Amino acid sequence: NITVTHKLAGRLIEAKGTAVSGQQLADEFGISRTAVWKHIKELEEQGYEIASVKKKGYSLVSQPDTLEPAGLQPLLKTRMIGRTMVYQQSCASTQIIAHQLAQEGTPAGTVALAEEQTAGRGRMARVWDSAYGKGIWMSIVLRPDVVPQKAPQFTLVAAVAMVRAIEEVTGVKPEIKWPNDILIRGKKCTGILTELQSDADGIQALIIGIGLNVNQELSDFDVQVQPIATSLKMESGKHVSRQEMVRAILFYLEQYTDLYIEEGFGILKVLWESYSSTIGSKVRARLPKETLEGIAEGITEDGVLQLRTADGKLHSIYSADIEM
Ligand code: BT5
Repeated sequence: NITVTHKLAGRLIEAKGTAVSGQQLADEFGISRTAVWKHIKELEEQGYEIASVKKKGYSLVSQPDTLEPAGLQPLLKTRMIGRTMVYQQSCASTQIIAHQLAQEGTPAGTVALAEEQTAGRGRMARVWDSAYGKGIWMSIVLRPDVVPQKAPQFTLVAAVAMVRAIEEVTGVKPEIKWPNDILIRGKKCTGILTELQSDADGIQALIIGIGLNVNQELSDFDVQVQPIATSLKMESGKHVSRQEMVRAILFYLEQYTDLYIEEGFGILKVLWESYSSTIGSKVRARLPKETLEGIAEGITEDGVLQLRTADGKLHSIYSADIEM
């Protein structure tokens, strides 16, 4: 669903600021020069800054850092993830949109994005603070051919992808806190929520929700999360392009899910453990019925946390809140 206007934006982005003549664009897209001009006007209305120089043509000065598919899709280096994108300025939760699309049969790799969520959610009906235009709030639909029991591994795979993407774009080195948090200097910048649609035949859809704080200042967060949250801008000291971040996240997500499907969880387990601040640390795991304290020794092939308590017993933790 990329329109000609979107494609033209992509062409100017690829030209990296050098001018492309109206005639050349007209030829490439098989449209008239007047039509080219109309698409340029449309882009300007969407917030693109385009210089038009006599005899030389059009060049891109700047593009809006919105998450609109027009600006995003031309940047993607993926085969499958992000080929279909659904974007809204404001929605309750991109998880809800993605679930709906998945039920309607949307292809694997579909991404739902929004500038703002009014009912962003975490695990166990917790609230996810999703300020307008400041972060990346997105849900990705996958349709992997694996048994439902393997679904939690995708949270770990996504966490590895997030660490790589954040490192690449900002230079900041984040850590993973089991199972679904990415922290920078002990504060949370990313939460991952993996949900399933399955039936007797297995997984119909896996919906990976990713919330990444990008350009918030501390005061942009709800007061309750201020003590525990951080953003890429707060940590790197620089405004970070959300478009660049989405490009990198989707790239690594595809790389690592491909690797997972081809090779299994083994290599990803090693990567995950190398990025994890949980493994090797003394932690407290809050379970629904009890709280266990001990050393987190590692994760199993299935992504289950192994916690050794003082009495020497090894506990398998499937789901819990971890304090360190
Ligand atoms: C998570 O849950 O960390 C998963 C969050 C997933 C959010 C994405 S955004 C796109 C998609 N659409 C959705 O509606 N959800 C997904 P959990 O581990 O339960 O952590 C939730 C806790 O994190 C909250 O109770 C707060 O303490 C804290 N929190 C809330 N908003 C935060 C934020 N923006 N940054 C850091 N921490 C936050």
